[in-house]
Amino acid sequence: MDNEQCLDNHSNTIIHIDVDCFYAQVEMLRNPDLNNVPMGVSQKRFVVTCNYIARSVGIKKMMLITEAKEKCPELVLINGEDLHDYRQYSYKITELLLHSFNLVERLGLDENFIDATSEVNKRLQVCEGNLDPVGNVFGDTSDLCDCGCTERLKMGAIIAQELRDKIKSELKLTTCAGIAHNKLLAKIAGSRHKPNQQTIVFPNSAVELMLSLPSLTKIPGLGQKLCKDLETLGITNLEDLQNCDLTQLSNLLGPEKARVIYDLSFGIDRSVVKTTGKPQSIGIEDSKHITAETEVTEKLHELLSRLLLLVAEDGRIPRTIRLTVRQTNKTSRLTVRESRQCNINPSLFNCKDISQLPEHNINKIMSIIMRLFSKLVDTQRPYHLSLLGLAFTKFLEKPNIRSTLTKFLYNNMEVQSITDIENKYDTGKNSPKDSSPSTSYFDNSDSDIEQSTKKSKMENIIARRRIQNSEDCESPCKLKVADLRLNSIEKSSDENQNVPCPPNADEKVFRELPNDLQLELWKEYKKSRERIEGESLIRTKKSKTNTILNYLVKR
Ligand code: TTP
Ligand code: MG
Repeated sequence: MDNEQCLDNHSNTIIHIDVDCFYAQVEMLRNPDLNNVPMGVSQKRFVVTCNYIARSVGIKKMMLITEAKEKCPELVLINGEDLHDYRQYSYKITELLLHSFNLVERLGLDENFIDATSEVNKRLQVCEGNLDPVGNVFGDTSDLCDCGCTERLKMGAIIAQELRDKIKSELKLTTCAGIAHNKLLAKIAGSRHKPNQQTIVFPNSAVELMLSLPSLTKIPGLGQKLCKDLETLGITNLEDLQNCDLTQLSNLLGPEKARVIYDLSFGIDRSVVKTTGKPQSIGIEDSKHITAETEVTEKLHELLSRLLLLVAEDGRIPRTIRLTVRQTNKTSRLTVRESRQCNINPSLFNCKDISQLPEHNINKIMSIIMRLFSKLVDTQRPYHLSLLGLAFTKFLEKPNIRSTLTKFLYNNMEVQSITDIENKYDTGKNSPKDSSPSTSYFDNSDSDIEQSTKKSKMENIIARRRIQNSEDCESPCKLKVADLRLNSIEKSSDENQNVPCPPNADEKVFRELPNDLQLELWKEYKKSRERIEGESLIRTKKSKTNTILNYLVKR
């Protein structure tokens, strides 16, 4: 069945994987001495998580440090405010899962849903005999459904075990898994037996599993606020929700939301596993109290440096920068959180390692940030900030011009279209104020704020080709081409003329390309010819598909 139609007819097999005491495990990997002592990870005044030794003496997630220390004076606390290593592990886990499955959805840092439906069906086609359930089974198994879901979920459990073993052997992390025919049940099932275990829930036990939840807030997706709203209808527990008047619920929440929540109470969840992909924004915030401009620049500079590290790890090039401030009005005591963003010239990140940007580029980015700041905060009057945040959004994939340009042109990568960027473009109506704050970062040049969204010649060529050939569904989107231009090599005046067209390339298209790209193609052609001549080897199939030259070769 299609992933889009995740109906509650038990066709799908979903696996939910959650890392055991995630931050604590990462800390224990860093320092194995912590393996055999009660330890917790702290952030501000809280123990955000702790290992299972600490849990055995009553320490709980999100316990106040004071309370935890009272309960267990020998508790070792590690500061976990720097999320860097946790993030690294988090992405490694998702990446590992993506090696085996296309449909992997991240939830927070340590949870992933996997839609294993097609793999399960494939394996079952060649599987003979009954399968034994691997791991725990929730509920009664005497009256199982005969639609085929029993065998599918058992196969799902075999796959879950394989994935958990792989995470353990490659990343040294233990995990829990839940296996069910939908995401809701898989997530709840996984939490039944912890740590380092897995649990299947068959559809006949769905309602029992839901009723085993201690409160409404434990239903994934129902926050405190929604539960408070439900209380106004007298719905305070799961049975209340199952027996509620759907019309009243619809009046309160709207018909769609009401139906979703009502169904959840019976273990019915039609949501599908969506591949998360890379994050749409990478941001960082600090909730320090600030009242002076020097502190603002200092803090933003610090945030920018930390943010560049994260962006460097991500590997993409940001297109937009967003500044967030939270300020309190002294008189009204009202706290307002506001953001402003603008496009940023990607060439500012033209550096092998974004975390090592030259000072000059950093200063340019800072000047853009300070300009955004002056739009958000009236710097001529006293102000009181309680939070500053920076984020990069709308990323471009960083092309490796030698080997992945074709891929870059063809792949349907997750990049924002220029149209989207235009809509949020932030230099039109809201031009910067004339009065510049007294900061060295502040200059009035707009050169690094990207102005032009006009179609490039190349974009037009591609667009034309696209229209001409309706089958050309692989044509690159505008932005990919624009990026291609930005990242292609600088041209010299000599190189502008008469770049030979490689044989077999479509000369008409070749001639319409920018010179720098023509030159790159020619160089690549020459290189590959030299290689063939020198080594008298025939090009491998792989290198053939990877060359940019092939993009232009007539088909
Ligand atoms: P969880 O998966 O909820 O907790 P956990 O992995 O530590 O423990 P468990 O074995 O029960 O799965 O959260 C993942 C990480 O997120 C956790 O290690 C610490 C962090 N975290 C917070 O920062 N704030 C929170 O409120 C919670 C619950 C967790
Ligand atoms: Mg966890």
